[in-house]
Amino acid sequence: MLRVYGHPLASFYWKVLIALYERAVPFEFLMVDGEHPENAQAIARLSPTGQFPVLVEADRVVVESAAIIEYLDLNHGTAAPMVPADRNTAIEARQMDGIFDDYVSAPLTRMVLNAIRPPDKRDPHADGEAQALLDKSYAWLDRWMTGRTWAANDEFGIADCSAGPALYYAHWGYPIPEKHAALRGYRARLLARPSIARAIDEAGPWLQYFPLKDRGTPD
Ligand SMILES: N[C@@H](CCC(=O)N[C@@H](CS)C(=O)NCC(=O)O)C(=O)O
Repeated sequence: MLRVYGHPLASFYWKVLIALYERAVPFEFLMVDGEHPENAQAIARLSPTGQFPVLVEADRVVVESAAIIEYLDLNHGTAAPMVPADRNTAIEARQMDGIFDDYVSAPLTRMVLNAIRPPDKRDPHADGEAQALLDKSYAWLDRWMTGRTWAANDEFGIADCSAGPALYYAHWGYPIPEKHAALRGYRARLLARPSIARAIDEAGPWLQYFPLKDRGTPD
């Protein structure tokens, strides 16, 4: 049985979880938290910096959410692959996956890490710099999503697996302006997608621990 290390609150775990649900792949979930030190020890050994998700199947270990999703495409499930098989078509899927990871999730993570520091250790520039990046990303993504249903190639795929958690948390921590109607509409479509709605639902008990929860609303 496929095993996946993660945490229900973690956006990069959601990214893989969404692909697992989209492709109806059974797996064993291994929680990485203080109550499961054996799992934290395992990923400290398996991933470069102890980050998750990590997939283990027999003696195969796959780290990095995008690589895990490509592994699932090739080895598990029968639904359409999250990364299109045609290499030229796959370029747009990988491009948009990277954009959500690097220009939405990354600045949001910077704000989260700043918020969980002791107050006297917070970086006074971090939030402003992260928000300036998000302003640019939101504006670019709003233009990109105008006239599109999904982020790449007119079909649900890896970029939407990345966008779901990225936009869910980013909008909650730093709301997308109302003028960006195409991006807000895309976020609403993502949240209504059964695989993503299920990931959010399962994270329910932990969502109260989102460090930016008082800066906006998740809806
Ligand atoms: N580039 C990695 C990012 C993984 C990542 O940032 N994981 C976070 C959870 S969403 C994590 O492990 N945080 C705990 C830590 O850094 O110790 C991927 O795509 O899988």
